[in-house]
Amino acid sequence: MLLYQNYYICGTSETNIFFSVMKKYKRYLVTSALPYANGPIHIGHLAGVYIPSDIYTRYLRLKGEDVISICGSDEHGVPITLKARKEGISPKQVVDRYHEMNKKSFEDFGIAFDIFSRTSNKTHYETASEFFLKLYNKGEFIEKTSLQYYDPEAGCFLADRYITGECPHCHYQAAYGDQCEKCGSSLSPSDLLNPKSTISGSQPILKETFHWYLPLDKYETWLKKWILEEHTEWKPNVYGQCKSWLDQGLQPRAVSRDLDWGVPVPIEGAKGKVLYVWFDAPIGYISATKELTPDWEKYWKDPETRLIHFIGKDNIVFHCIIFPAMLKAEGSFILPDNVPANEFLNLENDKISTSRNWAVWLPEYLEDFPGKQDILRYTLCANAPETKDNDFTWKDFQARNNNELVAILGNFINRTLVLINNYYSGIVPARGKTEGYDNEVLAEIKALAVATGEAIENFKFREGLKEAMNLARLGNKYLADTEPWKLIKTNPERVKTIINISIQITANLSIILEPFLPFSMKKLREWINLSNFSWLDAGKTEILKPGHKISKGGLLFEKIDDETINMQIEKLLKTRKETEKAPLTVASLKETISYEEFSKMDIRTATVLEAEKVPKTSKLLKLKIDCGTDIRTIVSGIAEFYEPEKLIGKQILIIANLEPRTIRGIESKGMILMAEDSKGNLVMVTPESKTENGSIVK
Ligand code: B3M
Ligand code: ZN
Repeated sequence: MLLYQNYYICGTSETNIFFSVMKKYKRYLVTSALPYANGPIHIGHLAGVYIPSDIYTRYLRLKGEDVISICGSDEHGVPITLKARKEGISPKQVVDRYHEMNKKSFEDFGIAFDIFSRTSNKTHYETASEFFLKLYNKGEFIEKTSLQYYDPEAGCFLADRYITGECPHCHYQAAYGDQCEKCGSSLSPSDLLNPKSTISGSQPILKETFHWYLPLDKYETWLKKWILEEHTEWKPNVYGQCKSWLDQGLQPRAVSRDLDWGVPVPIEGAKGKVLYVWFDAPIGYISATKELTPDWEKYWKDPETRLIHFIGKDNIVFHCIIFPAMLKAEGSFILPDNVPANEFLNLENDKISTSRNWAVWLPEYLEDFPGKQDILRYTLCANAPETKDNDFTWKDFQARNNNELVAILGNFINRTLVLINNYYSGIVPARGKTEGYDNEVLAEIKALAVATGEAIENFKFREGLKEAMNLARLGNKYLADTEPWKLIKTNPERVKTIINISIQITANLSIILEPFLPFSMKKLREWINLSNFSWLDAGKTEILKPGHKISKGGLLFEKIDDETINMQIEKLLKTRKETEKAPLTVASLKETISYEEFSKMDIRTATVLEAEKVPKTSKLLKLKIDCGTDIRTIVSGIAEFYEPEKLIGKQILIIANLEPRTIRGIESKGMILMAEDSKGNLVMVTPESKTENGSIVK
């Protein structure tokens, strides 16, 4: 590594032709998304945010860098108030419960935050209020009055997500105030037909209210330059999402809400108004740093600090656009240098969902696999959703453990420890003259250690883990190729060299795998009696000097049998059955209409002539229909339920006189009649026996 003015130029051997130029920073400030304190932590959280941030932080600490890792509970926001309402307890009781539970989960899994704070702390209220006031006094906000939905029964304004109603486009009955999940249209609550409050079920009314807005549009030009030109190194998924937001143009965003749970807006005349949760939560990183150290300003205000935000993909806009705009408006803070967001992790081919209890919760995992945190850490890193959504399956978990941790890593370490104990009573022998093959292996130790570090440095944690595991693979191959057990009688000098090299590989593993598998590597270092170590030792081939005493050791990992895995799979299947059995909530009856109103609808039989998917959509089919009077095109949101080929020739019912609509550039004339169950599954309504196309349904 060459120090070139203020930059490190990293690169290893001649084979590594890609040099990454990184600015040299004095210190690091690592933040991890503050989890909402309204539920336990699951594997999706770990894989998306906390394992990567922990690997990165541990690596930097091992290198001796000045680094602090910040996290805490996000304790505001509507979901928390709703949960409290549902359980008949106060929001404070909800957050107290989950804050403690989640703090413990992180500790249990070795996620080594320097502080796990919470946004209900006094310091946070003060910090968030000061931040708001500074922007307010600088005239950075605009104040606007608007009409918002209000629930007269519950006596509160309604967040978009808490209003449901009929989608004006596809007429799905349970669309949300911000989006229709059936046809995918973005909505605003006033678009909904028959809006209903999900809190009380009553019909909300529009009421005037005023809020403070951060004019993001003012920062658009600056953000475009800062991200699109100056941070082209950000991960493609992050950069792409930012670009798409910036291309659409930014609008002022309200930073306050009408709620009684949150940080009160700290100015006169703001009774009943609190800071929007996404305004106060990122400030939580600053408050937590303040609680951690009186030196907090050094971390937040000195440009020689490298600020990195670890988050999941649904938080990208808040961390890349809104929070930076807030920091810029405030004026005295540094900006994130990188935001390595991950995509989502699914579980057994299905989206992880708290409400459907489709998750592996950390407290439950530890009950079933006590002391086996590293297997989960390993699996979640090896299969991390770094560039695309990924799937966690119990079979893969078992295979990773049995075929990789046990068969490769554990096996190599065990063989080395057994050999050194058997031949040399646990004393590291001196290396004799090395041969060509030995020298290749020694060079490879260095190369793999460097490659692991570089991958971590570039947020490629999967790759880093793979490189580190390649060192264990190398160790196994070296032992298998040199066969010291055959040479011990005939060439004992040669065996000393082989065992010395094997133990250097072991020592290197205990360092370069430390960020990934902290529990097992701690155990291993105890066995090999390595107490003083740093990342700077990684790649060295004399970490354990001749004469160094190591202990007997044992097995680092053990096989997981099919029965254990099947139990986990069955547990999930049971969950699925239970949620499916949940009482059906059949949609309530609509208001009465007259026969005259009914007869305005022209419902007819028709036959599907052609059917195809609408490109770049997952839900839409384009159908050519013979409806007796004419042949026409209808676009229908049924692609999830019907394959186009299976529809051809099918006789169906349509509303023939519905006003035509253009969907994805295709004119759709009419609508296909479907029956929808309480879970949103659709089936076609068809005539009981074949009849003439165009027959009137009455
Ligand atoms: N509370 C996490 C989430 O969206 C959200 C992160 C806040 S980070 C400042 O699940
Ligand atoms: Zn819709």
